[in-house]
Amino acid sequence: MQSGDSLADRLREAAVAQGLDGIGIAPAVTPVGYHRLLRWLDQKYHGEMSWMERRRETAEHPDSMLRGTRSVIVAAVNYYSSSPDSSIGRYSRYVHGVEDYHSVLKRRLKPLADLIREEFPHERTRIVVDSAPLLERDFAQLSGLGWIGKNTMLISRQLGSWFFLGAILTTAELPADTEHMQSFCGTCTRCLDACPTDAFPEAGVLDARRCISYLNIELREQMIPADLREGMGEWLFGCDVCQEVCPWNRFAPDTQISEFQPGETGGLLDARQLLRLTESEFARHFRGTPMQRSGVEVLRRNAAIVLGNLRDRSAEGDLLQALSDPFRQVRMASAWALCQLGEPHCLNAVQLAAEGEADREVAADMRRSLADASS
Ligand code: B12
Ligand code: SF4
Ligand code: SF4
Repeated sequence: MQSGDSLADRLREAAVAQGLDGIGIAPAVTPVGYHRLLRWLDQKYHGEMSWMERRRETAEHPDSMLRGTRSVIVAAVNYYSSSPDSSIGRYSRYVHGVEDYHSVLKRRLKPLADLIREEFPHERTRIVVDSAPLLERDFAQLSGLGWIGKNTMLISRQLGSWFFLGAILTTAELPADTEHMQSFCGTCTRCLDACPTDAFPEAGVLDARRCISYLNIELREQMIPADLREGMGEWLFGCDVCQEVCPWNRFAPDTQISEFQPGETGGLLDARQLLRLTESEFARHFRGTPMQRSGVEVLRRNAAIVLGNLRDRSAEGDLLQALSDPFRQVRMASAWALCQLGEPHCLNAVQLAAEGEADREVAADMRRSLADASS
């Protein structure tokens, strides 16, 4: 049997072989950020992400995910790619690749988990990426991978912040790395100043209800609040502004992971193509990507908002047609976008659509868009 120390060395070697950009080992404890999470939930900053409420109890200790957890191995995996974005509208860099990061990270973390069980056959392991109630950034900081910046991202001096986190929980006791105690944000406030929707009530705290990444990915049942639509700018899916302005990302290296590199066809539909997307095209095009979870209605709604923000006159015909779309959020978003175009015949078409609209909420939203356009 190996000692904990030499196993830690072998885990690092395996991490390099798997293309991981760094790993750190943290003890299984109640993270200091747990009390911040409770305050965050009390403030309702999670919005419609009701699943976050369940983290009140489960995020307190990794034991809730694997009984008897003693160590947490956290991995950072760079996804940055300097590949071009879509020609109309923008996608967050984390979806530029060809495969969903959850499956990629799980696959690449498995050999490390196997290694632990080989060395300690009586111990257990569990791989978690994103969806488990582990406060990943807190454990990443505890394991020495970096610090939590004012934009709430985990930042590493070597990698910047364009990386995913994944973790292996284990009942084996491994020697912990030193916590990253120091913040290197200094007096900088670029991320706080640049956020288009003013989503940071204070440094290090994000009101998700205002974050574009929440509005265009997580907010699925509800329409995007009218006062935040303009701030969404060109973002079709996710938002990278608070990372793009961060000086620690100036020298970010391109990812070495082939699954995070763009496919041969580029694959990123522009906003006009997205607005016209049918359900079968959606199923074919987005299978296995992080966008699959959002569904076709949300993507088409986002496309209409972006076309409105870009005042894209070439999309007028598609937007007019979408006023009678089967999806209610697409009807509301298209009406709003046509009001941004501001052409009299567009406003007339929205007026007629509102009069003929059977869904009261949709009709009211259309009328509000018209009123805003004429004020
Ligand atoms: C819910 C969620 C979101 C929500 C809410 C984000 C948020 N900031 O809370 C939304 C949908 C908005 C979102 C957006 C994004 N997300 Co997200 N998200 C998560 C998820 C599932 C949970 C995060 C959470 O618990 N939030 C609740 C708050 C309270 O926790 P927190 O932000 O982690 O905050 C801690 C610290 O900020 C700290 N803290 C709070 N106040 C203060 C004050 C000071 C002074 C200090 C030092 C610390 C501190 O304590 C908090 C509690 O531990 C995690 C995965 C996971 N299981 O952790 C991914 C995760 C955080 N997301 C990730 C990514 C990549 C993104 C996006 C970049 C995607 C995109 N481009 O669109 C954006 C970035 C937006 C941003 N600036 O955070 C990565 C981040 C990797 C990294 N390098 O940090 C994660 C870890 C997923 C992963 N497995 O890789 N996300
Ligand atoms: S991801 Fe965009 S909207 Fe969200 S906090 Fe960062 S800059 Fe603001
Ligand atoms: S932009 Fe500045 S304040 Fe914001 S996370 Fe980066 S270094 Fe910190």
